[in-house]
Amino acid sequence: MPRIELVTGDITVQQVDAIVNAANSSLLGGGGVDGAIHAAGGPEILAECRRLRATSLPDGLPTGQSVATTAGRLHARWVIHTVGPVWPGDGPEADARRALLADAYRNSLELAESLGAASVALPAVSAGVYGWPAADAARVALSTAAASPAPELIRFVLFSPTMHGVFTEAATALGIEA
Ligand code: AR6
Repeated sequence: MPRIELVTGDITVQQVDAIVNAANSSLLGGGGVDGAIHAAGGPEILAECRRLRATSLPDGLPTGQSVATTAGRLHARWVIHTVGPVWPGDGPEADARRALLADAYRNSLELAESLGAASVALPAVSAGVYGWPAADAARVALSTAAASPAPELIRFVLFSPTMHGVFTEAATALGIEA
């Protein structure tokens, strides 16, 4: 059973084996946590993303999928890039996209385990530019992590005390020790 931690802070300074990036399908960078990871990790990460686009992922990384690269100058060994769904607004589409958000977490955790990572740090995927409501994003993140057999340490790194509070409340409501 993994240990789930909730911390407030910057994901780029976490001392873990793998850091998950909330990327976009192009894998060629962006703002938010994606921009921060590329800026802190240096150009090696983008170079490897470009190689992936030129070889195995010519059409980009589909929503809900994950792929690993070097972590460049970061303390971590790997960056695991995933693509969360854009919030579609309340309505019938929300359930289908919610499943894709869970896929993004599940595939990232499975990839971390297959790489041999014992610890992984994750941001609140889709809860920024992609507009996912924070409480719902927290429920999906935490329930997916709690159902995952590995890695040993799953640390959600929340960028603001407000988001940390949202995750803490969701964990309590779901009966997840974090
Ligand atoms: N450490 C931890 N969390 C962070 C950091 C950081 N350094 N910086 C931002 N966050 P977002 P998305 C939080 O927008 O919604 C990019 O341009 C942020 O406050 O980074 O999945 C990509 O290229 C929020 O809670 O990702 C895509 O185009 C959470 O990380 C698009 O944004 C996610 O916000 C993806 O949008």
